[in-house]
Amino acid sequence: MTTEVGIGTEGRAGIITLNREKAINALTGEMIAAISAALARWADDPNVTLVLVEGRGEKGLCAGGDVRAVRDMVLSGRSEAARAYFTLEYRMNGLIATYKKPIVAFQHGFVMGGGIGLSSHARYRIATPASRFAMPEAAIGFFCDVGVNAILYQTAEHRALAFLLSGMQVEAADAVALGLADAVVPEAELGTLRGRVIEAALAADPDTAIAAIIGGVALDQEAAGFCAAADTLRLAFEGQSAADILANLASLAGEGDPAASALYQAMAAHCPTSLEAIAQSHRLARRLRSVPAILAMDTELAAFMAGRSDFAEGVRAVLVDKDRAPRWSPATMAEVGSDALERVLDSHRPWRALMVRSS
Ligand code: QUE
Repeated sequence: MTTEVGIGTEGRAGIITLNREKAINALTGEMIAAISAALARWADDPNVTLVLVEGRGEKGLCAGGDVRAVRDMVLSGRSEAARAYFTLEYRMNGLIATYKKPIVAFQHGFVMGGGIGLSSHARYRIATPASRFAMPEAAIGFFCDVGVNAILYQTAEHRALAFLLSGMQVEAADAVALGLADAVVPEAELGTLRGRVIEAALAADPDTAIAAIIGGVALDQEAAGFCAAADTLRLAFEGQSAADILANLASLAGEGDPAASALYQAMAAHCPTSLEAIAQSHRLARRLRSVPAILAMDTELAAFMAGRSDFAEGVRAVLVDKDRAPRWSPATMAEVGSDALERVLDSHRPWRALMVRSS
């Protein structure tokens, strides 16, 4: 049993407490296994009526997954172990997304990558004014996984793509606008809220009780600045490929558009193959519109992307050597051959049978 996550009950509430504070509660395989086992057990336990997900420490709920460990697996020839890690993680994301009992997630501080997968699929997602949400995988040669596209297909495409391709951190109001959070409460209220959610587990109808409790402390909605900026650039995101989108943003940046310039600069530093994978997987998800189908696509794409040298290089540059100077291969959008990517995604296109027959 790992100590990296606390699993227990208080009254009739199941409590999951991420306990790896010095790594901002980044998810190891052991933590994912323990969380999944607890959720599976509580699903059929009449003594548990709701689940609370929280993270220890001021810094945040969860900064991501164990990409350093996955890199070590790939570099030592254990690509099946890497695939198993992602399969386990995405199974947990699916379990949370389809859970029959209410799950309440406290999204304080950093909520990034795997942290979004752990919390944003829950029924009640509580952010604070200090929350910072991001999907920064393009910075490490990976793609935006954990079924985030099963949430983001419900928002406007240009907003979703701006968030995913830039990897930029957004605040709570934008997370609500993107569908990644439901409410914003003052950080100082989280302790009281925790106690009241545990009380709600005793109510005849926990959902009604939880909704009333959250509504009672929720702050008024602030302006969603990131989404508003993305809205002014909507046409730039109508390009066919990530390369088109970058070219459109570069052109607007050249005309002095500051929002285009900020997004372009963030994207231009990212792995070119990641940008193409992120744009294409998001667009495919908008047609799949199903959590299991999108997670199945994520599993195949994760195995493909983690096996590319850009992933080892990106994790090295950002998390191992921390020089923040990755050398991408290919290094430019123009050189990205999307054939291999297309092959990975093609098997997940629901209309594939039609296309095969007609060709
Ligand atoms: C991009 C990413 C990740 C990242 C930083 C990026 C990511 C991830 C982590 C991370 C953070 C703290 C940890 C840890 C991993 O950082 O996916 O083990 O302690 O998991 O720029 O995609």
